[in-house]
Amino acid sequence: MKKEGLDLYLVTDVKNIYYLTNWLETPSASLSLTIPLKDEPTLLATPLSFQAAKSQTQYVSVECLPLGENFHNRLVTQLINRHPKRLGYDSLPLKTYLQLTRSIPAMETVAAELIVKQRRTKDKEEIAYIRKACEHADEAMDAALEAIRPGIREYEVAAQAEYTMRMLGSEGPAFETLVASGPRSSYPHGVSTDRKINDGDLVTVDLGSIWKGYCSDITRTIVAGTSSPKDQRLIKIVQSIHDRILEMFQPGFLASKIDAEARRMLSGEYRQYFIHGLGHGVGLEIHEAPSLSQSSVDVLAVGNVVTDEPGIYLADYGGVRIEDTVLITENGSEKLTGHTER
Ligand SMILES: [Mn+2]
Repeated sequence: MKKEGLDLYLVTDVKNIYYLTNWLETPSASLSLTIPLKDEPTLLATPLSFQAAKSQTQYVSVECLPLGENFHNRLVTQLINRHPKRLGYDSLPLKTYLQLTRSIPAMETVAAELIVKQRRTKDKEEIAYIRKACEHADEAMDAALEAIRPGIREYEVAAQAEYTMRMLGSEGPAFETLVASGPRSSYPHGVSTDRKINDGDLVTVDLGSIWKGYCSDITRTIVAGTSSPKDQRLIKIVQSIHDRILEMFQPGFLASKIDAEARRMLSGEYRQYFIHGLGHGVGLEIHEAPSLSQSSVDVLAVGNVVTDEPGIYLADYGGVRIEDTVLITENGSEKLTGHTER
């Protein structure tokens, strides 16, 4: 805050609030943490979450917004009492932003991603949480792959995966479990539909679990029933890029160079069908910094957790993606998913 010249920092992102206070709330429009440069931070919560916040937070005083009182008015009063000259914030709903700047016109406001920056480097405790989420994901993936056979529907495969992770203690899926079969596997993002899987279909399963708020991310593509030489080749190509890139992961490496290397390896016919970045950071959010893409300026560092996920997507035909969650270590990297494969 000092470096950015801020005398007050306003946090409204629930993940950032959890990171700072150890209290995780479901997204709420009426939740804020104000951190003065000197003095104690204040968490403002609704009666719905006040008790939980009070018992679970550390390092902050918790104030309750009484029923019927307007959140924005209270926040404005809180800020005026602190009379900040320069207010930093992580992310604000437009409505909140307008209300604050109109009510306190003399106050300078600055978007400052102080916490997101800190969140890039995971400490021991965070790594342990991600490891656990990766264990859930591995077991869930095994269950999904075992369930895949001609005749089963995509959502049934997704249900098996999610049931498995929940029974292991997962707090839930890190994102909507993707089971995309046949031509649908050419959609890198999507959902699981009621489509019946056919013999010879490429099937992509992309899933993740949450543990203590932290996410995991894994993708596998297999063929249901009989596989064609073309599909076997596609899977082989993507697997070899995935494996080669994993070897490149080490602290000090420019993320954009790793993405470029993956694209270089896909030279020729398939390069144009690799339609997303090679990977992304994983933590409290399923997608966070650092980013492994062509335009990224990020450099890998010890304690980063990132994905390695090359893919090929052929419209109206099918797609292949293979993904693991990986920890950047002093000696290179450690794969956190993919440990239960036979
Ligand atoms: Mn991913």
